[in-house]
Amino acid sequence: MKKVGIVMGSDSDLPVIQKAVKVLRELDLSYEVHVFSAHRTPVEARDFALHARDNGIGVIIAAAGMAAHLAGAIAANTTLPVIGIPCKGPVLDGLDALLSTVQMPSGIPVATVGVNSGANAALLAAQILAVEDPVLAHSLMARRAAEASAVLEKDAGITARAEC
Ligand code: RP5
Repeated sequence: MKKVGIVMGSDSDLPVIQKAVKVLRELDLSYEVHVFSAHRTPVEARDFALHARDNGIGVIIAAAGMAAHLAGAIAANTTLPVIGIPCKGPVLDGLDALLSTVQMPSGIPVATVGVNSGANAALLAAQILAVEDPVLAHSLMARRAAEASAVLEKDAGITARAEC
């Protein structure tokens, strides 16, 4: 099974990455985590992307805030699928990072999830790996079924809760 490669632009992005790692651990997936910045350590970020496939990585998650070029810079140096997580910064509620991550030029795609959406990034990474892995696909289906059950339980009790 291929690993998920996780990169964040700063260790201040760690709370978002922890949400992704939690999901990967629940799904029993292998991963490696790094701090590489498109701006502060561009050489290391590029080298990570260039060697990711040879290092057993099948999909990359890249999280960054503010002028968030990390996912795009990684995607420029690999044809592995890259999932971008825009991280909320001190201003603009993450809109700056969202637009910086999602608005890629034609030819270099980044699959961007919502602001701070570490869990969805991990689930999308798992779904990509599950294309060639029926056991993982089954785990993902079971997870969705459990989520649906939880919602239906809430539905069963919502009238009474609405009356309080
Ligand atoms: C980005 O700048 C990082 O991804 C982080 O979200 C933001 C702030 O970084 P620090 O100044 O907290 O290291 O490159």
